[in-house]
Amino acid sequence: MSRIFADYVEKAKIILKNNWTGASTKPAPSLYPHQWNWDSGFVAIGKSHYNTSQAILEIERLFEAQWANGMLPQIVFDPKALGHYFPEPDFWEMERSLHAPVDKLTSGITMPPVHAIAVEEIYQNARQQRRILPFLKRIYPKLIALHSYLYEERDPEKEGLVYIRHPWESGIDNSPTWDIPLMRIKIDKATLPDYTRKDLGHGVDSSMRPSDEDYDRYIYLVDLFRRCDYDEACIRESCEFLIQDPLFNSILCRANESLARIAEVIGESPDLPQSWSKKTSAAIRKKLWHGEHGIFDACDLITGELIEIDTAAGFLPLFAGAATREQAQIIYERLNSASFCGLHQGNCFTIPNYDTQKEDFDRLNYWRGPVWININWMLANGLKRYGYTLKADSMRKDLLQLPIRFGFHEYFDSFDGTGYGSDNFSWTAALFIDLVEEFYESEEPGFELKKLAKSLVSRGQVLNSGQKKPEIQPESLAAELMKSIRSMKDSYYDTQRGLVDYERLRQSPEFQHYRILTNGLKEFNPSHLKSRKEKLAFWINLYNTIVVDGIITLKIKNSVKEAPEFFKKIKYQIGDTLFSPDDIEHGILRGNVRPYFRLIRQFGPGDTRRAWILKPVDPRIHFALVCGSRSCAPIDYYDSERIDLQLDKAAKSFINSSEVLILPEEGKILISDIFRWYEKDFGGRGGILDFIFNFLVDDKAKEFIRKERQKLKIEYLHYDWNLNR
Ligand code: 9WN
Repeated sequence: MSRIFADYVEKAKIILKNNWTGASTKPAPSLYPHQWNWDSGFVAIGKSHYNTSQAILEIERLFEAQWANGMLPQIVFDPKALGHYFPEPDFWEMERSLHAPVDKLTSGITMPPVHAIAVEEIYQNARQQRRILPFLKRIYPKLIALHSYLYEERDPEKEGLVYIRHPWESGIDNSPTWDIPLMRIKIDKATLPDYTRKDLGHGVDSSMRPSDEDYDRYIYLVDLFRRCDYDEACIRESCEFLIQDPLFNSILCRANESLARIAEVIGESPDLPQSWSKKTSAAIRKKLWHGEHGIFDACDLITGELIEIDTAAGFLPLFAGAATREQAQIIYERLNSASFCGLHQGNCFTIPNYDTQKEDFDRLNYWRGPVWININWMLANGLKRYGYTLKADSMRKDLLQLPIRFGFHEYFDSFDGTGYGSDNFSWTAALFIDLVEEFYESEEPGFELKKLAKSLVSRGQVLNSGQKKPEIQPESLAAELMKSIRSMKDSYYDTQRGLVDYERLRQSPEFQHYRILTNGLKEFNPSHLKSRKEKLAFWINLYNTIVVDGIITLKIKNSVKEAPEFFKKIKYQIGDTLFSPDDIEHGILRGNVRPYFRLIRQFGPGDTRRAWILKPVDPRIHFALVCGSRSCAPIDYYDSERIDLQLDKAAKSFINSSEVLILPEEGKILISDIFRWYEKDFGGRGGILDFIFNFLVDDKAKEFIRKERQKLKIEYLHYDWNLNR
């Protein structure tokens, strides 16, 4: 774990320690004094990184209260903490149910089933996975019982979609999606049981909580369930709130995937969870897709219609991999628009729970506007799953900076970041720990692969040593090469997502043609390049494609680190001399400076390559040179005609990504190692601050840099070398 986040991770751990009751974690110190269903799943994910036994206990304690029919209750009450929340066991009267446990106090509804996902994380993150097997074997049948309950009792038509029967079951209690079905319920105050809310107070403004009208209906539904003695058939017949929710079903679908993998680990058949996952995923994309709105919506089983209210829950099928690629692309347009805070919009934190452009968007109110860490954690994972890494990264940036800057709150203002709801909130702390871990997680390549790569490049490898020459004049080679790079970009680079499809590219005619052209570089003289712009575009594009060529040739799987000294050892012969990516970068594009890790300049005295040095240095090149890693620039093709605009775009993209975290409240900024390595190119500390200032889109962040430039502390974020596959 990086030391740069160490203090904040420590804070997060203290929150979890203080909310730990001895066998489980309460979601918040006073507002939620018992154990909550999906909160415990998120807490276990965070704890899996540093306290496996507590993560296991968290899950096991919850499942000890599982009902005999498989239902996992929304709340397991702590008998010692009764009297501070409503409704508590005296109101739920769960003893009326045939299925409720006799030795536990619980509510009579459930919540989104994140638990299999948490269990898989516990296993994955454990230092000694073997020691987790007994837990996996104990918990597996309970997870199966939970999912079976959902498919048997909540999916009467066997569609593969389960319904929720109370807004609290959704976890997003007062989402605008529930307004129409809830308000359809006519409340007769004379027959509604007496009750007093206890959620107001606790330092939380009542305007941020659900309304009294909502609460009347929440209570009406609880009363209905107890009058049915919690019999599911009776509830189904009389309940006016039966909804197939995309969030609940996506989590179930994703949890089935985890369950199938857990089954394999413990030698059980994965068939059942796999078939559930397939069925639910197909049903989500068919039944819950709102083609016109370009998002998934909930289906109201009373009317049989989709509820045409679009919230962040409608993006969750990405988390489950349930959306088709086309649906994902359409969703992405919506998710990445001003409605939900677009990439580099600058005046918002992504992703608010509700469409900011709607009249009833409410930036302060609970699930009707603010940013929630758990939803965004799932969405960032979903976006990554579909390859939208830039957006996933910008979400990660917000998920890291919101708790650091505004405290570990329950939810946050999507415009100014203010933390609302309870402070010291458990899942915010837990998922923060997970995000920091993910930020720095680096894949260690296998030993064999390392050895192979090492032998390939130990003496350096010239990639354009082929004999087949292109049939063109040397002076036209540069233009042809650029054309060829461009055609590879059009078909195999996803510039929106910053990815290269290496497998398809390797076998493509475009790549074969490019390799033949590179053979022609041996007769090429860089003096054919005329203007500075032409030179800049040529060398940047060549750098970017020699890296891609090297990754393909050396069969690199996960990280360029698999090939020691990759950037030094792969080479193209140009004229009579050899050029590695390092030569192009430090020698040509950086004006032949001394790389920060070396004592001498890239090209020594008398080196003929000095003739091609480009001066002055344009520091924007650092955001255009793709090094096959997450922290580097998204790959693109640079066109000499438009190169100025393109370099601006690349710099803007980087400066507003998670590589630059501005923390005014802490009086510091956390920035990529790139700035440390190339400090000189930016003109020292002052130059770095000017550069960042010029490309930042967030006015408040700019103001902070302008005002505090003398005093502010700069810390550097580690570099990520994983491949942009
Ligand atoms: C009702 C505990 C829970 C979360 C929910 C969140 C809120 C409860 C409440 O707090 O709901 O379950 O009283 O408002 O909406 O997601 O699990 O943190």
